[in-house]
Amino acid sequence: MALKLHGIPMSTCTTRVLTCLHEKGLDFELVPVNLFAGEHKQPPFLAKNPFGQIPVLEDGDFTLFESRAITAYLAEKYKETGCDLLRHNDLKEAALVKVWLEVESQHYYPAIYQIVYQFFALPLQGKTADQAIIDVNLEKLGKVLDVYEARLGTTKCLAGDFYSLADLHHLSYTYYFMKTPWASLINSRPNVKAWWDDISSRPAFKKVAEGMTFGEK
Ligand code: GS8
Repeated sequence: MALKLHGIPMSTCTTRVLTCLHEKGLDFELVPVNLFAGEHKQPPFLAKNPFGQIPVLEDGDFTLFESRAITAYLAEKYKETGCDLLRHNDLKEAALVKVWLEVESQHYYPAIYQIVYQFFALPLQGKTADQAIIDVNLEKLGKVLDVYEARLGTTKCLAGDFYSLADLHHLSYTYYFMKTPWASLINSRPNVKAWWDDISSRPAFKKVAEGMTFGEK
């Protein structure tokens, strides 16, 4: 039975999984969820994810939520297909992928999420962005990017000289961040910029980015 992904093409967490599906060249069905109508808070969807959030993956009768857990499942299940995103054949490389997966979720995401949320999501809901929150998080993101700049001066990608799930997890939020007035945080760091140009030009992500219209102002 084909994989089913419940979500929408402009959602960052959905696109994280979509990129992984395309990277692996897998057949899947994208099942749209009407967030504006509150479909994700209704019992049929809550039965798939009790937190009422997209995305959700259905693989036959197996259901998963949390985008990072979904990509890890796909990368594991389809390790022989397409790019090996978890470096199964090398214990140390695999461990480094896990390190940079953690860095994304614990350091990078908390800061970049706030900026993207304030700049794009709040105005869409008719609310005003809080510049103080943006400023605090720009500073935090800058410090994280200083670490990335040093790291990417020694390796082509985050976990080593290979593309991995750790890089993939950065794509969705960074793509929207690059449409904000603060893209210079990436562009002014040559190693980070080269890495960003490299990972964002992969065919799998370019396909997904076509649907990422959230940042169109
Ligand atoms: C976050 C899911 C999430 O925030 C994950 O899957 O990675 N940690 C989870 N989903 C958002 C859309 S993100 O583009 C969502 O469903 N928002 C609607 C809501 O929370 O009501």
